[in-house]
Amino acid sequence: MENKLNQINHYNANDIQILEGLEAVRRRPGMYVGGTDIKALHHLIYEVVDNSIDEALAGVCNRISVTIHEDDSVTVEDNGRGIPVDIHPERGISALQVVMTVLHAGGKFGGGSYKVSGGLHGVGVSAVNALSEWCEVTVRREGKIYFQRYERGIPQAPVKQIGTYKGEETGTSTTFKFDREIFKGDVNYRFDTLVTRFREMAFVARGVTIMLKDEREDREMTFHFEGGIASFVRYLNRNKEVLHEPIYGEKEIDNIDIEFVVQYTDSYAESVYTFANTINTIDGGTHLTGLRTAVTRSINDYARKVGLLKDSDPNFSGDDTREGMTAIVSIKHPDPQFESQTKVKLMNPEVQTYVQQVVGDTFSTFLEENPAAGKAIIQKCLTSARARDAAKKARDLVIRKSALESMTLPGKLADCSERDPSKTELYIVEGDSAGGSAKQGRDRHFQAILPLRGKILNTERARLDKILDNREVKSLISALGTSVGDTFDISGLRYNRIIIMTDADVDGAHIRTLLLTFFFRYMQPLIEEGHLFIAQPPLYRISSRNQIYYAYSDTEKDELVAKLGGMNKVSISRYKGLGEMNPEQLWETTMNPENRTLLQVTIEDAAEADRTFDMLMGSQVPPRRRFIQTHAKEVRNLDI
Ligand code: 0RA
Repeated sequence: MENKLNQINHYNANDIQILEGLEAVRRRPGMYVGGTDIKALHHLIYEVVDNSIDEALAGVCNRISVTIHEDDSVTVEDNGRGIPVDIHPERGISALQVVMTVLHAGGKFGGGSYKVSGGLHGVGVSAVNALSEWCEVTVRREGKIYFQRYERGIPQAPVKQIGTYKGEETGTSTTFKFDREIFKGDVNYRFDTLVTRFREMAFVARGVTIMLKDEREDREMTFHFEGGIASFVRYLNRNKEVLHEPIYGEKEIDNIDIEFVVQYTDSYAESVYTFANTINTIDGGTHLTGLRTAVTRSINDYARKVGLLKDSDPNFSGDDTREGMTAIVSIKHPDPQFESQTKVKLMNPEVQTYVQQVVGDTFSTFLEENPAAGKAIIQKCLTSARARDAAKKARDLVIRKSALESMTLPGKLADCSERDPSKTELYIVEGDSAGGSAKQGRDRHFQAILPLRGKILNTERARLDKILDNREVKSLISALGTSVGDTFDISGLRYNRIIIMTDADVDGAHIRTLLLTFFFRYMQPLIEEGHLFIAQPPLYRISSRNQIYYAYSDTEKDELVAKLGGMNKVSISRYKGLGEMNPEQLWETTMNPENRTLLQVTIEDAAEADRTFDMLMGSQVPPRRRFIQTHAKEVRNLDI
């Protein structure tokens, strides 16, 4: 009797504290889950799953399932130890209730039995509970099944035993329905967003099975990767041409688990993922610095040793060794230090030393033992270094030139009279004759024309670093006014729209690819900020009864002919090039903002051009075959 009274007293005292805590979360969700938008909504699921992942990292859980139900509630179930349910000595209530209702109690509760802990914002499941219209937890522990229900964080009854079970399997099942009073508007979970996150988690927490089921649309996906991050790198490179097998290393130093994998491809991008206790540290940190330093150092040492870098050559820079590198570094630390609450950057200084040591040893040994791979990696770095060097020279030249000639614009540029760059357009036109038509046809108030001599670019067929040295490209750079590469500065941009206008034939496609590749590699922000376009000249000119019509595709032509041809004579001519159009026609069909269609170039378009460029310009592998193979591979979510 006395015992029971005691419990009630404690409960009341705690009650007030708990209510205040939960209320704080509901009043300022931003402080706890980063807001009330769709991103924060997904954080609710991650927060719960992170607790299950903690169990997996502790080696006591290998299965996690996440189910989105038709009413938008979500169940996260694991086969971990189960949240303890015994009475918490200080608070006099079930530990389960403490975990679910007291901020910061979650994973850390229980005397730091964890080696590591993920917990995204460290606030634990109680914040999720507070932001849920309702939440129910079922725990299986020591043969008994326990249950508690909450509404807007408030327990509806004490934790209750609701049954027993046979067998060994303990675990926790949490179902919550996010509160539409908090998450307003038409927000909901996105299957694909969750897929990406859980795939990543399954790679990093090797051997754990994560199941995702969406009952709203009857979709399901399961992730399990025995290969861990080595599988991750294969997955990331699935559509790329790899230069060697993944280089993998793992070591525990000073109670910190370090795991990394590196694989070079023939692409230009760097693709690096870093994790600390399975949290994707998108801003990197000391683990990333350690990895990069070690890779650059190992490559330089090896290149000198085998004579691919001569005494007179400078070392490869970090930028040189980064191009084409796909890498993952994942550490598990008992006491991770993050730059901020949102945990996107790892700060522990010792991690840099340890990662550098593990990566350096493994990478150097790999290069020694795999000379063919070593040579391929170094060739790749040499190409990157050369391109960077050429870009710098081109840039210096542009800068020097503009300093000397006080910003003289290239002679071939027909500039516009408008001086406000937000109102102007630059047409990059293939060939001098089309350039002539465009100059006459344009609205010279806001449209500028820069003719490029197609032949030069096309016949040169050189590497991009050569192309940067090309006279035509140099005039393009100075016309744009932004500089290139590292010193690119969008504030110098002299035109709001840059429009590539080429013939609709093979040569035109080549020049377009080349220009897109150039913009992709040296002026990326220009694409990202939506300044780059492709003009759409018509393919056919159709005349009937003294009227002229234009068709921009074969389908359009067929439709027009069918419509007009019923009663009249129709004559069709196919435009072979822009030069065949007179200035008025070019204006009407392709340049007049009232009539024209422009295709805006996305970064994906440009990246695609970049890949095509490599293929067209040729490398050692037969390009056609490579191109087809690359595009034939399928995405799979099994170990690849
Ligand atoms: C506190 C202590 C222990 C486990 C947990 C919490 C725990 C929390 C969650 C949340 C979702 N699934 C979970 N599984 C476990 C350690 C318990 C022990 O030592 O037996």
